[in-house]
Amino acid sequence: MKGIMVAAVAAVVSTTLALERISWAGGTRKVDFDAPVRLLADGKPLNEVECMLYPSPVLLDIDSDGQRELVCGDLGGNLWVYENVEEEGDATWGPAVRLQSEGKDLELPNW
Ligand SMILES: [Ca+2]
Repeated sequence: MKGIMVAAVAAVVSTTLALERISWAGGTRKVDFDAPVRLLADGKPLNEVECMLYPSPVLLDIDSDGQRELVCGDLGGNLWVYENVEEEGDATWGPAVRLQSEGKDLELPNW
């Protein structure tokens, strides 16, 4: 498997994104990370408006439309959703919306 790119995996850390590139050379697994990129939502740095504590973003298709949303929880149990406003190509995240259940903001306290 010498020199074959096996996968490119998005690793989301805090409110930045870094691409993880995994390759194999001579039977040895090599992992490289691209420089982190600050995530933007609605044209502003993610979390500038929301003020989350220890945000933990993941990419999920929570509405089953085939396009993943950026879902971000925080230490206080708040959950925010950012829709991808692009039809094609790289994602551009729209404004933050609280994830709701039965018309109420969903909270999952972890204390
Ligand atoms: Ca979706």
